[in-house]
Amino acid sequence: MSTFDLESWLCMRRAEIDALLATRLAALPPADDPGRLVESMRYSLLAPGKRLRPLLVLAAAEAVGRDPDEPLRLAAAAVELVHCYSLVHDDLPAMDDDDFRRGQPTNHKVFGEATAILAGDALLTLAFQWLAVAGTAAATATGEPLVAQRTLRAIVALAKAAGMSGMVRGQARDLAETQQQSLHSVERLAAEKTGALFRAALEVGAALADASPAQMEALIRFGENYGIAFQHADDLADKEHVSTQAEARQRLQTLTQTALDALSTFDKRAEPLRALARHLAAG
Ligand code: GRG
Repeated sequence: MSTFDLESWLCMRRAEIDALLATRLAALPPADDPGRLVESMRYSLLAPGKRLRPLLVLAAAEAVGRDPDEPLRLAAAAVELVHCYSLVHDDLPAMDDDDFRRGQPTNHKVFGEATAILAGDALLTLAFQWLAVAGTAAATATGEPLVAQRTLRAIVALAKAAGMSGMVRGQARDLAETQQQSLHSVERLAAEKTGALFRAALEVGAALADASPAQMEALIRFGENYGIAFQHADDLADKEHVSTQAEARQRLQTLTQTALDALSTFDKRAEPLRALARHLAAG
């Protein structure tokens, strides 16, 4: 029986990520903030989110025995930036046209559409800056020659997840598909819109923590299954896709088990990942 305390772990890691986000974005020049761009970025980024994707970056690194340090936390924060951009753009009138996000009015409701678009663009590009800076800092600190190669892998993983084969593709599919969906098409969409970034979170953490090829493959498998399971859990909570709810409930359990099975060769340092998966399946 595991004695791992998920609540304490979440509390500690979330506090680290929140502190980094607040200080790094404050470090940008708010005194000269044309169009309230930085203010609107901070408004969405520092609103209370669960920070699940950056937590998964850190948990993946821990699973392969790397204690999260500042470069890893910065890489984790970069994944949160991509997530936050997608929320800001997804809420726009041309997309989902939502009024509330993270317990407050959506970005465009407060700052206007043009600023919300620019804030999203700036969050997305800043993510790649932070990831590259994280790699540079790690290379300087350790002097390891392969850090640059591992950082490039992380950058490619994040770019793929964000772009035309991941989230943007999923969003385009979502906007194009208006009919009642089968479970298969619900999961294909979830893999692109949601799963791609979860997969990337695991890959970024694993790459920067120098995972072996076998560990990398296992962690990616965890991320893919966890990501689709997360979307089922979210849809079930929101009572989405009513006609396939019973199947979705079953799939949530199966996908979570597949994610847990992917970690079978990992030791107790993968407990944060295991606990996150079990927590998701418990609802
Ligand atoms: C490229 C514009 C664009 C969008 C990509 C990911 C996405 C598609 C849109 C985001 C909106 C959305 C509702 C996606 C489904 C995934 C999901 C449930 C997001 C919310 O994630 P949480 O619950 O949010 O982790 P917090 O606020 O806790 O971070």
